[in-house]
Amino acid sequence: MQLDSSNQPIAYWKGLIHQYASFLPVTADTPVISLHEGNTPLIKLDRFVSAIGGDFDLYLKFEGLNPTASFKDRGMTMAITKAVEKGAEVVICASTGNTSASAAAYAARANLKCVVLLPDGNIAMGKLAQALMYGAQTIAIRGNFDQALDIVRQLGETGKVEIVNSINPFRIEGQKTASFEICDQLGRAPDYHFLPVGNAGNITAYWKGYREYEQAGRVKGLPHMCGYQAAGSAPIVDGHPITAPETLATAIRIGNPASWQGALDAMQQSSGWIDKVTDEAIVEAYKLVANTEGIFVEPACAAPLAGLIASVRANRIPAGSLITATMTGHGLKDPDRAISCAAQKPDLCDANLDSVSRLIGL
Ligand code: AN7
Repeated sequence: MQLDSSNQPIAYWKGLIHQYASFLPVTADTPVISLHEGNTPLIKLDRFVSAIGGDFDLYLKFEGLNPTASFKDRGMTMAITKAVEKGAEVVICASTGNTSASAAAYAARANLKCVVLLPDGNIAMGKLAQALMYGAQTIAIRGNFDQALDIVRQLGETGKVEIVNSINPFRIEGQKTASFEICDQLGRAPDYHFLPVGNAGNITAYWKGYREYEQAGRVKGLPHMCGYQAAGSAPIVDGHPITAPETLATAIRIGNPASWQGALDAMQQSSGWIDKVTDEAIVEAYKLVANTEGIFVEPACAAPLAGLIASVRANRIPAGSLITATMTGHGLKDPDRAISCAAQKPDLCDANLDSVSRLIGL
């Protein structure tokens, strides 16, 4: 086996810090902590687009195929790498689930203590399983994400813990690489980029990434950034914090986003929009993308797809546009929701050929 200078097989993907080092705050001496995140596929959807009556090209960036099955790994490889570089011993985050899963995994790999604060009762089962398995101290608070983040901010001020929420600027640096990959994969920038908005770190990061790639001359032009919140958790759209946010898309059940201004800047500077969709529309899109394309995402990802459906109905998208949408997390994160939303339950029958044949209609 041929090895490179860091003793890794020469021909494999070494993770996004290695790939995009020249765009990131790292040096040759930075102790990179990686699970080989990034390099996720961009998948073209045809059946979904015709089902919704669209006249454009749509590609999904399937971030559920990262090591912990969400986009958070992009930011976390950077945040944990920088925490190790500065000698931190304890990392902490508040989370609706995916950040905690990712922090716990990267902290395990870096041999750091990890503490995660979760809103009790409002976290998808797969995410909780991950935090526990990766060995994080897992604290369920009787409150919501915004309250958990408030406590984490206060703990950060003691100087004894390193916060790895997206208020940590290294998280945004890592996450911006998704825009680089999209431009590299398409050979150009898309016309529109759709994504879900919760704490608003990701829309901030994507916009930063697109601008940096354009300034570096890698692509010409920039997409319109189109973010979607759930109707019961839509502080940016409604124009004020929501004290008791609600939505079945628990990943984006956030009432006071940390990167609120970043989201507004992305929307305004890109001539895009941030809008909201109902839980009913989210469920419809969640099922449609699974059964027309074989792509199983978690409910939060269906928010921008529901937004795309609404945009088609409102004639908001010019014919022939090139659209990308980020599917931020894998559907297996939230199996309870999938089973409760699926139109079909398993058909139960006796263990013999006749019974099965009758059920299939043979
Ligand atoms: C699947 O894990 O906030 O707007 O604590 O898990 O950057 O917050 C998760 C957010 C979209 C929203 N899709 O991204 C957390 C957390 C999924 C997510 C978002 C999240 P941001």
